[in-house]
Amino acid sequence: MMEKQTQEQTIMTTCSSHCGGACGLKVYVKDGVITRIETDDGEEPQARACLKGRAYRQRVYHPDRLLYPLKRVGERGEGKFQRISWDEALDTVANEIKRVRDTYGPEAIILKTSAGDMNFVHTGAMVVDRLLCMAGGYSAAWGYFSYEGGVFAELTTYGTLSTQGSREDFLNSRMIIMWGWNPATTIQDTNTIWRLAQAREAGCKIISVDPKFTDTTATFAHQWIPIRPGTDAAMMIAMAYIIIRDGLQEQAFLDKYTYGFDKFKDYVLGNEDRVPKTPAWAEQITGVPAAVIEGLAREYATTKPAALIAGIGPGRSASGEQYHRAAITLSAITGNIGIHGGSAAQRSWPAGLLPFPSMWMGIPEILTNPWEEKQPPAKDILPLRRLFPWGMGGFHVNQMADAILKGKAGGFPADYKLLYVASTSYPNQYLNVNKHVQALKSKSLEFIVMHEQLMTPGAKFADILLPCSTFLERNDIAQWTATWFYGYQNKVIEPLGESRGSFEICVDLAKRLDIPNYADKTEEELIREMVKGCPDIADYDTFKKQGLHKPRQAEPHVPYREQIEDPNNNPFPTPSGKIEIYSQLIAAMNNPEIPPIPKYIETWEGPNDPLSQKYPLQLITTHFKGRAHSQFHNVPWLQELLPQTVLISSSDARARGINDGEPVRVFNDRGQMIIPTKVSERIMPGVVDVPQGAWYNPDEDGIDRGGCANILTKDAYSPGGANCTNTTLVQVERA
Ligand SMILES: Nc1nc2c(c(=O)[nH]1)N[C@H]1C(S)=C(S)[C@@H](COP(=O)(O)OP(=O)(O)OC[C@H]3O[C@@H](n4cnc5c(=O)[nH]c(N)nc54)[C@H](O)[C@@H]3O)O[C@H]1N2
Ligand SMILES: Nc1nc2c(c(=O)[nH]1)N[C@H]1C(S)=C(S)[C@@H](COP(=O)(O)OP(=O)(O)OC[C@H]3O[C@@H](n4cnc5c(=O)[nH]c(N)nc54)[C@H](O)[C@@H]3O)O[C@H]1N2
Ligand code: SF4
Ligand SMILES: [Mo]
Repeated sequence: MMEKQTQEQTIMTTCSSHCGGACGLKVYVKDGVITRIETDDGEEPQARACLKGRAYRQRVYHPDRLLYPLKRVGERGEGKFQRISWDEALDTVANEIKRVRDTYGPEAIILKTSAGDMNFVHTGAMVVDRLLCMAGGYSAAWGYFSYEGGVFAELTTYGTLSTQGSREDFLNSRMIIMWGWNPATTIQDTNTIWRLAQAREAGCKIISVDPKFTDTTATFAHQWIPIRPGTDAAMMIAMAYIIIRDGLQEQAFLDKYTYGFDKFKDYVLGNEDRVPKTPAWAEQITGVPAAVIEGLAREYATTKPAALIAGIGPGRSASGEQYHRAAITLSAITGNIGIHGGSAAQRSWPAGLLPFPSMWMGIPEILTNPWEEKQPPAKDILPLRRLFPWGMGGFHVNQMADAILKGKAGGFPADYKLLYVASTSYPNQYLNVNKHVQALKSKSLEFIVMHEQLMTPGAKFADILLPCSTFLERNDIAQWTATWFYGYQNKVIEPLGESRGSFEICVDLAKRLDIPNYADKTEEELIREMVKGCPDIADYDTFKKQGLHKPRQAEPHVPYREQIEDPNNNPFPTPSGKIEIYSQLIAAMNNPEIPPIPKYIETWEGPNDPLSQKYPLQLITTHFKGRAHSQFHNVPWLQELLPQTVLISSSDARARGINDGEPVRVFNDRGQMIIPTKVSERIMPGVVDVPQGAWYNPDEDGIDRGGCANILTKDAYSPGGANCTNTTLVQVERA
């Protein structure tokens, strides 16, 4: 006789997968197994999930899931492991932490985390940071992956990081310029494109400036302006030229709220260096016809209010901070800051919705890293950067491989012996992967521990692998920067195998490291405490059951509205109290590579670099619809739908005898890969795109077959600290 089946149940939870979203998932479960996943179809506005969230079932049950703690038995990178018990794994990790700390000092420990798990309780970045801070400290890298050029621009120009408005405010814009911004793919907070659709229906003019004809451009834009990567500041400055020449600037706004416009004007008009920054000047640099630049400048200056949405892709470049500073300056010149329908042209924290109070609220210790506290800030780092969490330390994230390989002999503050990796896909996501692989193989690194869910390319290098659960296997809460709702992450199934959340792992490690006060609350108690600190949520149990709490929306949040409406009582926290087009903080840094006014600066590996003789194509490495960085890479449904290819223009393909779909070799001096092409008019000639995040998969000759963009990128950073993921020269040829 057949066994009686239990009924299929649905549980609401929230996906948060390092993609810029947080979306409702309706998960169907039968006999403890997920059978299918749908999304929020409740009251409007709905927090609807993308294709990745709906495909999560294949990620949870993937054969590469790590189910047990593992100890390496082969060479690093070989992927040979032996199953061990949690006790043995945790004893080994704790003993290694103690040994390295007591022998070499806490500075010999590098902790590298990121935002792979965007929750509040189990977030590796927070829980392991807390553990190692309490164990004596560690060395951290500085340099925010996504957006350090933007952080630099915000801190020097506005003095704060509160720059992001609510997406609902798009409905108040008459014009939106999407500058290197593709939310149909990158989400940029759940429902961003829904608001964009509404704005367009309401008659808003939408323009895209991007080397690629993106899905967002195809769907929403009235005009596409392709531009050479890394040259955006030149186009923006030429737009300022037209606005100033024609007297279209908002002079009253500039006089009242900004500092140093005249110095910028001198540069723009050529009084400073005898080079007027005309559209013809910019055309040579950007490839955008002068008439198009002039037309856009005039339209932007005369259509009010207008939102310049400066994406962060163009800022991940060798002179990224100039792009961000130029974007803020254009917004100021047109008087679009601090008003409905305008934009502060940046993307850091929103105000608006009250965030959940931090996890450790109510626990006496403040998170300080005893080692980092003692260190002088790294060379050239902006003193104000302490406002930004994590890492003021001895090396930039893009120097991490060099730091490990060279240590003190290479001028770094320490010799690094232990690498602790959590919630980041190291080295796949790190620029110049081949150098990071050398670092991982180096004998000077005596111990590597990783928290991971899957046998990723990096996991194969760990000495001890700690298997982690997914958010569907534990309770937590979720929220993203401009998310307009609160998400409860309900545990939907029991953890697979012996996998655990990072919080539980750290609680157990803390005991072994003799840290009695690591946590005095359970997972459930912590969540309750955080929810209690959030007056928007009246009832915990209803919140948990519904999975989503959607507070009634107030008026859309406009960054810097107080500063503009009542400047006397709300000065900007800059030296002048104003928006600093001429930044006194930058002037004080006295670094010739970072001028105090925004300028176009030609960089290495641009179209005029002599290296372009050998490697004539500019590579961009965009964020991919089928992945959140490296996550979801191995999900079969998504691989079938969205294969990894190099996108190349029809004319560049023709010149090389390459047909659509054929495998090609993409290479430079740092590495090479063989992947299929996508030949299309959707990218401008001279530029190719290898979307970032595909898994590094070297063959026996060291040629990557996985399409990992970071085989090609350079482990350098801009003078303001930006990751240069979009500044790389390559060649493409038939494989
Ligand atoms: N699906 C998906 N969504 C994601 C992510 C993901 O991996 N997958 N990652 C999330 C994270 S952490 C981040 S930081 C954000 C990143 O979000 P973004 O940085 O905005 O994403 P990108 O795709 O790198 O770049 C956006 C656009 O900039 C264009 N671009 C690149 N270089 C230049 C340039 O020099 N000039 C101009 N004008 N345009 C340029 C690209 O063609 C692309 O269309 O996305 C988040 N959302
Ligand atoms: N070439 C190039 N490189 C880039 C970029 C680019 O545009 N171009 N973008 C950069 C940017 S903006 C970013 S933010 C970074 C992102 O870089 P990462 O944050 O390193 O990328 P993810 O792929 O999100 O890696 C997260 C890892 O955490 C694991 N993970 C997921 N959930 C959990 C969990 O609950 N617990 C634990 N323990 N682990 C979990 C995943 O399996 C995955 O291996 O990449 C950067 N690298
Ligand atoms: S992957 Fe991101 S956008 Fe997609 S459902 Fe999850 S949180 Fe939402
Ligand atoms: Mo990012």
